[in-house]
Amino acid sequence: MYATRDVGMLLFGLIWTACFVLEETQAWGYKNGILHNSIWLEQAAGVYHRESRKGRYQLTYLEAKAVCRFEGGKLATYDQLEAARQIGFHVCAAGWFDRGRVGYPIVKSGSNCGFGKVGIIDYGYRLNKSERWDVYCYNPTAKECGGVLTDQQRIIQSPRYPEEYEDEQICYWHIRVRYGQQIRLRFLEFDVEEDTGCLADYLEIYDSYDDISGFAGRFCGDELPEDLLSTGNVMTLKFLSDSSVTAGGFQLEYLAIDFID
Ligand SMILES: [Ca+2]
Repeated sequence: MYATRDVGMLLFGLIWTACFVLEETQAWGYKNGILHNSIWLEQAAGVYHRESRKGRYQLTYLEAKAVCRFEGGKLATYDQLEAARQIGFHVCAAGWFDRGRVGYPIVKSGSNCGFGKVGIIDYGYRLNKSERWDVYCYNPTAKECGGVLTDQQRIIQSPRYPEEYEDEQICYWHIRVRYGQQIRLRFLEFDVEEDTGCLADYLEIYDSYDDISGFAGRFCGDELPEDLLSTGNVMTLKFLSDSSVTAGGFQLEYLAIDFID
């Protein structure tokens, strides 16, 4: 609940955010008619991005701090975010970081994210801590869930594997191999809560640098998905579990292969 005196500020924040979103609409993607995360990420240098389970841009400054604390971390500082960016941490979504500042790290310049710039896109210190954004946390000992993977070959597992995964997980793995290579995914084990349309828990795979374009499939249940081959040298995997019913989890292997004509 908001106190009456906060309503003005809230409205201001909403209008400001609405203007911002309209201005930025082209910068992010529409998927299924919804303005969708163009996030890909992960725990480089202990820094990671989180959004609310309710979706993009739902966290006040206080809530953002709580999200980081929940996983044993705290808000990332500007320097930590920049250090992560320098080793490839790229997320197209503005989030709170230390001392009430908002911004996001851009590695790859492009017209569709970060105004064509590379660096920390910095909105500065926000006077209104009720504004709603995502969050950047810092926790060098964070759980194994997601990451930026650049090895030529690697096993990817659901968190806690071979134990069952937990509720309310959000993991992104971004695989990036050498330019001119492709990525072959091979599933070894697969057991994710079965649900019509995979609306409960799922693994999504994108043949792309982010999770807007290149959708290659959403998987749940216990049937082993078929092998997948990327068209380029990047791929993004997203695993999400909801608030009830878990399952055995999954294990898959990726392999970088030289481009086949
Ligand atoms: Ca579930």
